Amino acid sequence: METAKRKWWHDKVVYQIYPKSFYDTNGDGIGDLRGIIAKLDYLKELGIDLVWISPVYKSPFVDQGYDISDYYGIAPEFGTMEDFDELLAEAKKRGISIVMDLVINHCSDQHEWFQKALADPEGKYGDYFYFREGKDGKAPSNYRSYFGGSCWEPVPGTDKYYFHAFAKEQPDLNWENPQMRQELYDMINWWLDKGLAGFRIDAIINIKKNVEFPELEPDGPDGLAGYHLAVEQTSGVGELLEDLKHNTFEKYDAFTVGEVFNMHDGELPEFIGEDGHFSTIFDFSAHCLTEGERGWYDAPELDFKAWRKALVESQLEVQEIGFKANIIENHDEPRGVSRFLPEYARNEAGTKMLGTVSLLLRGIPFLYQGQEIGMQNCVWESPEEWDDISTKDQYKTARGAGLSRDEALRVCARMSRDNARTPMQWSGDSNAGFTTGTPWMKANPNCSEINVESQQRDAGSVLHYYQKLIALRKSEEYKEVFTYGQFAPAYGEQDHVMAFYRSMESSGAASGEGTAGKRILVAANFGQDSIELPLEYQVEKVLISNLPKNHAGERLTLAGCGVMVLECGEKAAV
Ligand code: TEU
Ligand code: CA
Repeated sequence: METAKRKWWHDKVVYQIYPKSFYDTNGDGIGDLRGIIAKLDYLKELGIDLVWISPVYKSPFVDQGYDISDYYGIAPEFGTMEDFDELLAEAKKRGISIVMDLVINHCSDQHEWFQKALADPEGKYGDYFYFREGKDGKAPSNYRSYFGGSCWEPVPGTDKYYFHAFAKEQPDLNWENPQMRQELYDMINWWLDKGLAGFRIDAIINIKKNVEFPELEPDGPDGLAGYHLAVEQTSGVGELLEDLKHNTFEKYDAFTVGEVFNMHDGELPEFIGEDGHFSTIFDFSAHCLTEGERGWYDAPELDFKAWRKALVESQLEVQEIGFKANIIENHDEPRGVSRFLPEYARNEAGTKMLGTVSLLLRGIPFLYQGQEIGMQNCVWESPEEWDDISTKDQYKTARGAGLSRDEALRVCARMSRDNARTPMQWSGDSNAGFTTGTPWMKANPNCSEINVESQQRDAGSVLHYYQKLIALRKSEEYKEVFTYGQFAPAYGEQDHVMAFYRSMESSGAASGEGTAGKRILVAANFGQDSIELPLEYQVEKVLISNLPKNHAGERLTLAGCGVMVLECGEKAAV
């Protein structure tokens, strides 16, 4: 893999913005495009190359913009197309490129296509969606949508239903229809012509349907089967993804990151190999460990060893094939600090440790807004505080399974998507400095302790640490090894240690050109107590360390929640 063809995006660091919660410039309580423009210098200073912005298209916001009613329009809540063009231009001035969210498995029920389809299901637009007749007065099949309830919604006044994998306001587009596909491709190319660097591609595995919609074995008391089970049994998505790529991204050398769950075994090369469907896909292997029986409200506790194993196995597999996009959190997930760190580690040291591991793995690092200051899950006082459609569904499911109001509140609070959607914490002021008005979603009360303003003043802060970490990853000297260096796990027999080498063979040494070989050790102690480890190699240099008590000499001493990144020299004498 080290010698494989190099792509322009291999060494980039990406930052995800959830625009509604990022920064509000006009006091309406909703983040906006001008808010992103205002913070570009902040992102530049952090070291960001690419910014992925969650959907900003026109939308009724049933699922926070993942229900698009006009693919060519900017939601007025966020601003105008002029604002968007200005954002592109201002970002470019700072060497930052923009990646948009591409939501093409479904659109909004308010989209013109769907409105026309409803008016005339037999007409041209009817075939842009999946309309089917019911069976024996019931839905065409027993699938449960991702947000709860049937995947089939009856069309009033007819014997027909339409299909939706997510909310009923998000009808699925019929990818078997070439005319529909062409309309999407034209739209994608129109955006790429504006100068986007690429797209993050939403829920894309769902586009391929078994159009017979066979009945499945129920997996819950509602008699329905989760739609992901149908996805797992469906093949042929690859052909559609190749068609998409050839007609759009490929012509622009665009960067594409797929949101892919439920891939079949052995398909990774087709997805992200040299000529794969996408540049990269997210590595969700650690996130999938907390899937529950009935969704995510009943998520099991995270086990450190299982987490380590999942990451290590994923890294070992992917390095023979391509690059994955590494995240600890995104807009659908609780905060990484609250999820992947034990309670005693949810502090500055632990936060830096988790960030170091995530950013120095092999792959494309993605940061989610607020991660760089160590934002944490919110304290939720009542289910009424939640806005998210999925959280509301899981709360209902939990109550239905017999949990009391308080129990259901507690379990859903742990995994709610709204943990990631509270306003970005710019300062300790009221509403976290996010808005001068009333925020659409409450700010996390801990903004008085965790915020950008105070961390900018403190040289030892999480924010400054992230800046240093990104600068290290991108430095002339170490860029090569952190981008292309092999991953090898280390100290796997130690109970609380997550450690790995990144190493690069020297190349072209004979001709006097090429690069010198390098070996880096990243070692993190997720335990509470200090540990001492033998060192396999002599220590050339400490590249970064999160605690003064960490020490690397003859042996490696890591304080509880300590992490060190070391450049290795010759093999140590034993
Ligand atoms: O998510 C797709 C998805 O399958 C999971 O995120 C999951 O179903 C969800 O988190 C359940 O809680 C994407 C977007 O990231 C998400 O925000 C959208 O709601 C969804 O697609 C529909 O567009
Ligand atoms: Ca606003």
